[in-house]
This record gives sequence, C-alpha cells and structure tokens, in this order.
Amino acid sequence: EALGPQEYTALKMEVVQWSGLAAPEVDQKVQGKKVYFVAATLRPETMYGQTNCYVGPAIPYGLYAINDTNVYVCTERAARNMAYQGTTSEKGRVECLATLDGAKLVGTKIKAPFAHYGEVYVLPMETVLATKGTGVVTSVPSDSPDDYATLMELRKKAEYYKIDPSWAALDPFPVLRTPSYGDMAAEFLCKQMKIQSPKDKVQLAEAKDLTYKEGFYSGVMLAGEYKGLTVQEAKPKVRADMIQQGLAFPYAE
Ligand code: A2H
Repeated sequence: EALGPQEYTALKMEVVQWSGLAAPEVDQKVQGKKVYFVAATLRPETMYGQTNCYVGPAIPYGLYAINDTNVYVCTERAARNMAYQGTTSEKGRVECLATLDGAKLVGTKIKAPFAHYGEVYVLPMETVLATKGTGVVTSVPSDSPDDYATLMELRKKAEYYKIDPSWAALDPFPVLRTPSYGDMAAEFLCKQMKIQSPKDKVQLAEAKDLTYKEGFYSGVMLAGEYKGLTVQEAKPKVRADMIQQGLAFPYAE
C-alpha cells in the first residue's frame, strides 16, 4: 500500500444503452440526465487500448446524482469520497437514485474516452474490490495482466458467466512499445508465464509488477496525440487533456 493518498484518474464512460436487466430499474429515474460509469485508473496513458469495462457482479452500485445533469455509477463509498472532494454540486452530500448489483449492469454499452474502440461493454470481473477506487475498472488487456486474464476467461466461458460473446469480442489494442515485452506487454507475459485464469493470483501479481515497471520506465507511446513520447512524458499530458476536455476528474483516497 502506498503511504500518502493514491491519486487516481476518474474516467467518465457515458452510458449509450443500458443492459436488459438494468433498463427497467433505471430508465425512469435518470430521464433527461447523462449517466456515466466512473472508472478509477492509475494508467491514464493506456486508455487508448480499452476493450471493455469491469464491475464486480456481487458488488452493489449506486446511481448518484452528482449535479442537476450528471449521474455517476460507482460504489457508495466512492460517491461519498467524491462529495468531500468537491466533485458534487453540494459539498458532503450526494443523492442516490437507484442501487443495482453489478450483475445487472453487465451488458450495458458505454463510451470509452480516448479509446481506439469508441464504445465498449460492461463485463463481470470477480476480483474487483468494493473497497478500492470506484468499484468500476476500465479494461486495457494490452497492458494489464488482470484485464487480459479476465477477458480470456470470459471468452472461454461466456455461457457460465452469462454474457453474450459479442460483448467480449474486441481484441487487445497496442498502446505502447516496450523493449522486453513488445507492443502488448500483458498478453506477452500472460502467455510466457502460462497464466491460465484470473485465479492464478501469484503469477498475475508478478506479471502486473513486471508490465508496470517495463511500461513506465521503458515504454514509448504507439497511440494518440503523444505517439513517440515516453510513457513518463505522456502520462501527465494525457491525464491533463482528459480532465480539460471534461472526460475525467481527479479522485483520491
Ligand atoms: B489500472 P492500486 Cl493498463 N478492484 O487501470 C480491483 N482493481 C481495481 C479497482 C478495484 N476496485 N479499482 C481500480 N483497479 C485497477 C488500467 C491499468 C491498471 C493498467 C495496468 C495496471 C493497472 C486499466 N485497468 O493497475 O491497488 C485499475 O487498473 C495495476 C496496479 O490502487 C487501477 O489502474 O494500485 C489499479 O487497479 C489501481 O490499483
């Protein structure tokens, strides 16, 4: 665990179409408002490679009225933190319009800011922690071994996870080049370390550490406006651009 507060980038992923299970519970309550899934990430420079987004199927999520026009989907804990960080129109207070388990959100189509694939689906990930970030994790399987392992698992067992195979059909997209692991470091390491599933915790933790260090210290951008810059140079620039364009905001905990 880091000592000081962790500084995340909270990415706003606008709902394009609700899943069949969510629609009847939320449509009435959010009329005339824009609704966003809010994903907390430490790697804003990788957002070009989003292929989907993850929620914990058994985690309760709220639809929080952040101001008159915007509604955010996240855990109650995150909404409360946002209220104290000046994200909401009224400091310290936020109204909950509806509560749903993640399982019902699966299959919702959302926008993926900055991504090569403009629209992606919400999918289930058993290892999402309710106690970290917003409980919403945007998936970048090119550079996150956890995201890659879960995406492959969902593709193998779509029926078991109750997903439509088309929701998991977007392939990993290369975002940055690394000298040791190529253009898709997470895929490379998952294959090399023979990671079979999201349950291979020990290997996944090691793969995560290796991809993170290699990407951060030796990575060069392959996508976006800062193509050709090092990851260290690009990271704060991408984050600032997202925030300036209203597609993200700072979130700390
Ligand atoms: B990262 P830290 Cl490309 N449960 O974003 C599980 N994981 C969560 C989470 C939660 N509630 N909230 C956020 N995360 C993930 C991108 C990424 C991330 C890449 C590579 C590595 C990586 C795309 N997913 O994280 O414990 C989010 O995934 C490796 C650490 O606060 C977030 O950044 O350090 C990261 O974990 C935050 O983890």
